[in-house]
Parts: sequence; structure tokens; C-alpha cells
Amino acid sequence: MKRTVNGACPLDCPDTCAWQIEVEDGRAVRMRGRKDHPYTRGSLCGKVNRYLDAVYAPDRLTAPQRRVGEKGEGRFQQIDWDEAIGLTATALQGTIDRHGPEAILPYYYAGTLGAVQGWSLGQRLFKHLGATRLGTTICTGAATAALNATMRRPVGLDPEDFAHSRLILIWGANLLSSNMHQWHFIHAAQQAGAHVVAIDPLPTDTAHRCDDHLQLLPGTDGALAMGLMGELVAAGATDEEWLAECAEGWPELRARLADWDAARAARICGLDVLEVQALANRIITTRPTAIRMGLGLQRHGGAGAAYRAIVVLGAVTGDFRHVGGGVLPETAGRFDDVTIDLEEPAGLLLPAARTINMSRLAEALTDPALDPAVRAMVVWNTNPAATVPDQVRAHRGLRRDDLHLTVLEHRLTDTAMFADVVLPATMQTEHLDIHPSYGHHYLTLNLPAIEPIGECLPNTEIFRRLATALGLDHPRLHDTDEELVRQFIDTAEARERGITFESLSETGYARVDDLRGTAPHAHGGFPTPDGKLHITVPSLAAEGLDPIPGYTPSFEGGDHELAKRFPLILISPAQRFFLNSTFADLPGHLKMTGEPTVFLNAEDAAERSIEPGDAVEVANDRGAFPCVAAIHPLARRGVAWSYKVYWAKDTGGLNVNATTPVRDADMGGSPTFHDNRVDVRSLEAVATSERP
Ligand SMILES: Nc1nc2c(c(=O)[nH]1)N[C@H]1C(S)=C(S)[C@@H](COP(=O)(O)OP(=O)(O)OC[C@H]3O[C@@H](n4cnc5c(=O)[nH]c(N)nc54)[C@H](O)[C@@H]3O)O[C@H]1N2
Ligand SMILES: Nc1nc2c(c(=O)[nH]1)N[C@H]1C(S)=C(S)[C@@H](COP(=O)(O)OP(=O)(O)OC[C@H]3O[C@@H](n4cnc5c(=O)[nH]c(N)nc54)[C@H](O)[C@@H]3O)O[C@H]1N2
Ligand SMILES: [Mo]
Repeated sequence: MKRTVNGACPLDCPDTCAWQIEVEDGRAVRMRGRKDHPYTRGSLCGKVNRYLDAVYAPDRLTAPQRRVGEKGEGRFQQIDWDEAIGLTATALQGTIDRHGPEAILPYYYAGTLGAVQGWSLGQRLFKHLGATRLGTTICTGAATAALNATMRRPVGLDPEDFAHSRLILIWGANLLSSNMHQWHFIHAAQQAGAHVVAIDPLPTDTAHRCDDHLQLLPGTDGALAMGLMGELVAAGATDEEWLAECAEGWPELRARLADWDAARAARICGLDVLEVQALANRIITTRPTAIRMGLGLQRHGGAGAAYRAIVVLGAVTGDFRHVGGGVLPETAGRFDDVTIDLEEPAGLLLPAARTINMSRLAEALTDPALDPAVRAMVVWNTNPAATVPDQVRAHRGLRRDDLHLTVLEHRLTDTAMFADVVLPATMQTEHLDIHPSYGHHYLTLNLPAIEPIGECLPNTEIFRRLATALGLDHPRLHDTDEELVRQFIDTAEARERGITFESLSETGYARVDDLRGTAPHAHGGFPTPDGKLHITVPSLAAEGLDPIPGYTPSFEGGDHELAKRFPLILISPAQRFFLNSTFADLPGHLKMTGEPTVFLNAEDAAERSIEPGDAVEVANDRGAFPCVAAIHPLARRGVAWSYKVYWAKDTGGLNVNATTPVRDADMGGSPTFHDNRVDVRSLEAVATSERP
């Protein structure tokens, strides 16, 4: 029997594609992007085209396991579900009895962006227990804090309306890798004569397809935005009428901009003043101008300030008046009226508890002063042993004998290797879910296409069983997946738009607004209480932050003393055929990706006698990882890169995160992955120097 099932790509990516799976005799045989979906437009990306490889991979976990070897050794024994749930429940209850509930750390992230399998019963259970809360900062901490301060929730111009833009700035995003479907709309504008500019320290594929590329020094974006705004003010090109009507706190910034111009920005950013001046002139003369902001630029010390400055740059021109003008950071705020957060339902007791910043996991697990120490962790939808900063220390923490670790996973990841109990979870092909998006305006339903592989269970079912084993019978801990989907869209706005479980089961996806082809912020309309864009934010002063947008230098990037020992700034951006560490175990994806590589400027390589193809070590005081050297003709001197994130266990035990810092950016407790100084040595040299 053959049938086609509608679903959604679950990955942590702005595109949230609508897909269709062909099922024959109970087996998923083909997957394709939905042709009628305005954003997916029929194509899936190179990595998700092979999603079924991941579903049927021989390394898929199909039964619960308990550890029999040493921590981290990876020796497990198959057990049944009752025993696995029992072991975890006993560890959690024992921790509560001996150390209190805050000694439990639930640890989750966006392995799936589904509201049901990602952000519902697990959070409910641990919050209800009074466990430590998790600060979910690892990806967008600084951006979220900056956007919340400026517009309360992230909104902006419609991603599909980029086709109407005449000047497009792609700022700190490698769209062809990390938001591929956006490129269609940008390319359409480019074909129609729009000028497209990349602002990125790296010579990315995306930059290659742009008309200009400003290859600035990492972490200097705030200065560039300030310099450009200084030029706009000097040229009388700001839209004072729009600013008076739709913004708060412009006069304060305007006064500060008297000190900023293209020359000052160029000096800080390591750019030619003519390049900055030329971009300023284009912005001054081109309506509509659109800015697509990426997340790469906010993995630096001054990220929050930079994010605020760029948003404001996109607004002071009055571009929000025009269809295809303004700024697009991300679209999550568009779903607020249509959906309901599932984590904290009414009627369920949710005692207050401390919060641990997930990006500081290495510290949380090894800091002797932390009271109570973390004694039990349950991990789902994330692979921190591969993806958190300061990996050497994180692994030391995960190896602790007095830490009980349960991991819900599809496969034996770096993190699962450290587990006491591993619980096999269903993949998107096998469970129900519903997906908002951070890159477009469509809500997508995912229907299960096949039966679970082996004994796999959905995360939600695992948490229901865990609640039962802990003697917790509150109905909100036992909602079914369908009930959770229905709760998620139980809003007046959804009903008004005819968005229901039934309608989505029929159509697969639905648009959540009527904003396409309009200029939603022509007269404000931001989610702030007064509908205005908040340029100066007085309340930030209480957090020790500058209320007025400005430039905050990066930490390691701007540290000239540290640069003497570690001359290279290492950026570790998205890899085209992995999604963070997801797919990094699959032969097909690995083949497309190649081995771990550090890309260097030719002079930087020559100085170190490094030839392309040499085995090298990338190192700093935190740690080191092995990889192969490559030289890129357009690499900037002093700036290197190595893509995230290989499985550490497959690459000598450590990956790029052996070098990245546990250090919060200026806002949002954000990690600073790209604000990382290193040096690179050929492994031959390492071997010689370590010989006695
Ligand atoms: N194929 C693929 N797609 C992905 C992911 C993946 O791993 N693989 N990851 C997903 C996730 S979780 C996220 S958060 C997004 C991330 O996607 P992006 O927002 O694209 O973020 P990054 O890949 O970190 O960095 C993007 C670009 O920012 C540049 N950059 C680094 N530092 C600076 C800086 O100081 N200034 C400027 N202007 N640019 C800088 C980098 O060189 C890089 O080219 O992508 C998602 N999509
Ligand atoms: N050096 C460096 N490190 C980085 C970054 C960087 O730019 N540079 N980027 C950071 C960013 S932006 C992010 S978002 C983080 C992300 O880091 P992680 O959250 O660790 O993301 P993944 O590595 O994709 O791991 C997700 C895991 O969830 C599992 N999973 C997926 N769906 C399900 C499910 O339904 N049930 C269960 N139980 N498991 C599931 C997958 O199998 C996978 O192992 O990494 C960060 N790490
Ligand atoms: Mo992310």
C-alpha cells in the first residue's frame, strides 16, 4: 500500500520546510519538499534530502540501554522500558531526597523545533519538580535580549518581500548554508536589479554570490552600523518623520552619532574607508533597503550592542515604510498571537528555582562552589558534549561518578556516551508535532508517517512514563500529543483564521498573518506596549548596559595582549551538510562534508610552515583539536575558520569546542563561540616539540 504523508522538517533552521513522505508497505521510501509551499517551494536542502538515511541508519538506537562500562567508555547493555524508566525515576527521586530538587538539571535544546516533542511535557515535568531551570541561551541569547529590548519580540519585514528590495544587506549569515530558501527571494531581487551586499569576515559561498562583500574584522559590526548611521545623519538621509512617529529615544542616539563616520568605522572594522563610504551612499540613495540579520554576528562579546545598532540602522532610513524595506532578524514574534506556550500550563504548580545558563554547562558541572551541585541530569534534543563551549571541562563534568545522566536520543552521540541510561526516541517520521518557524510565517503540522523504529518512544511518552514512575498524576503531565497540538493553537486568533488540528491535518500548513506585500511597520506596529521601536532603552542601565546603541568591542577578538600568544581569531560557523552535530555520524553526510578542516589565510599558513593538507592542531589555553589545514585565497589575515560540529568521539575525542570560551556576551548570557583566539601548529611540529 502506498500513501503520502504531510510533515515538517524539525531541524533548528529558519526554513522549517513543509515536506511530504511517500510510504510503501509501512516504510518511508521517498521524501520531498512541498511544491505548493510558498517558502519551501518544492526543494529540501542537501542534508535533509537524506533524512531517511538518518531514520533507517544502522546506528539508530532502538532499545533502552544502561551503562555497564566506565563513564564515557560507551559500553551499554540493553534493558526494557520499565527498568530504564525505573532507573531514571529512582535517580531523580534519590537526588531530590538527598540534595533537593535543584540538584536536578534538565538539559534540552532545539534538536527539534516542534512545540510538542521539544517544548512541552519535559519542561512541565522538571519545572513541576522544582528542578533547576535552564537558561536557553546557546544560540540566540544576545540577539533575543537585544531584540526584546528594542521591539519586545522579534519581528521585521516579511522574508518573502525581499523580492521587492532594491538594496539587500546580508549581515552575518551564510544563507546558502543556513537559510537556503531565503536565497530564492534575494536572488529574485538581484535578477530585478537589486544590489546585494554581504557583511561577513569570511569569504562564504553566499558572499561570493553577492555584488559586494565587506569582509570586516570579527566582532566589529556595531562600529560599522554606527559609522553608517553617522554618515546618514551627516547627509540628512534619516527619516525624521518616521522616527518621531514610530521610535523612542532617537535624539539620544542622534547626538552620539556626531562622533561616528565612515572613517572611524573603517579603522575599527579593518575595512577601506571607501568601501564603507560606498555602502553608506547606497543606503542613502536606495529605497527600499532590506537587512537580513544572521546569528553569526552575535556570537561575540559585544553582540547585543551590535544587534541593537543594526536593527536601528535598518529603521532610521524610514525603510519600514516600504514593502521590502527594513530589517529581518527573525520571525518568531509572528506566532505569538496564534499559539500558546506549552511549557507552563495553567493549574500546574511550578515552584521557583534557580536558573543555570546552558552555555555555561562546563562550569556548572565542575564548579566546586555550586550549591547544590548538579547530581542528576536528563538531556533531550541536544548533544552538549559536542556543542557546548569549553569541551575539555564539559567532558570532565559529564564523566563525574556522582552525576546521574539520562539521555533521550536517536543515536549514541557524544553526550549519550557519558550516560547512565540511554532512552531511544522517535524521529520526525514517527511522531506527531506542530512547528512555528523563525524564518517565515507558516505554521506546519507534522503527521507521523511510519511506526516507531524498534522500541523507540516519543519524548512526550517518555516524560509521561517518568511522571507516572515519580507518582505524579496531574493531567497536564499526561496530555496526549494530539491534546498538546490542540492546546498549542487554542487561541482566538487561530480560530479566526480557521487554523485547527483538523484544518492542518488537511492542508499541512497555514499562514499566520496577512502581512505579505504590506509594510507592517510603516506606522510602528511593533510588539512593544506603545507599538514603537525602542532605540534608547533606559531600563538597560540597571543591568550595567548602555541605554543608547553603540559599539562594544569583542573580548578575545579585540584583546591585543592575547593576540600575541594566539594570533588567529577562529570562527566556527554552520556546516552545510550537518545541522550542528546532527547528521555528523552518517557516512553520506560526512562524505559531502569532508574531514574536520581549519581554513587559513596563505600568509598565516606560510608563517607557520603549514601546507594545505597538513595535519594540524588548533589550540589555545582551553584545549586543542586535531584537523587538516586548508588555505583559502580570500581568507582574511588573522581570521581562520572551522565548521561546527563534528562528533568529538569520531575526531580524536575533542572537536572545535575544545577551544571555545565559556564567557557571556554583553546581553542575554549568550555564548561567544566566534570570539575565540587560537593558534595553529602542524602536528609534526607538535610531536617534535613534545619529544623529551
Ligand atoms: N546547514 C546548516 N544550517 C543551519 C545550521 C547548521 O549547523 N547547518 N545551524 C542552524 C542554527 S542552530 C543556527 S543558529 C543558524 C545559524 O546560522 P547563521 O545565522 O548563518 O550563523 P553562523 O553559521 O554562526 O554564522 C553565519 C555567518 O556569520 C559570520 N560571522 C561570524 N562572526 C561574525 C561577525 O563578527 N560579524 C559578521 N558580520 N559576521 C560574522 C560567519 O562567518 C558566518 O558566515 O543556522 C541554522 N541552519
Ligand atoms: N563551535 C560552535 N559551537 C556551536 C555553535 C557555533 O556556532 N560554533 N552553534 C551553537 C548553536 S547556534 C546551537 S543552536 C547549538 C546546538 O547544539 P545542539 O542542541 O547540541 O544541537 P545538535 O548537535 O543538532 O543536537 C541535537 C540532538 O537532538 C537529537 N534530537 C533531535 N530530535 C529529537 C527528538 O525528537 N527526540 C530526542 N530525544 N532527541 C532528538 C538529535 O539526534 C541530536 O543529537 O550548538 C552551538 N554550538
Ligand atoms: Mo543555533
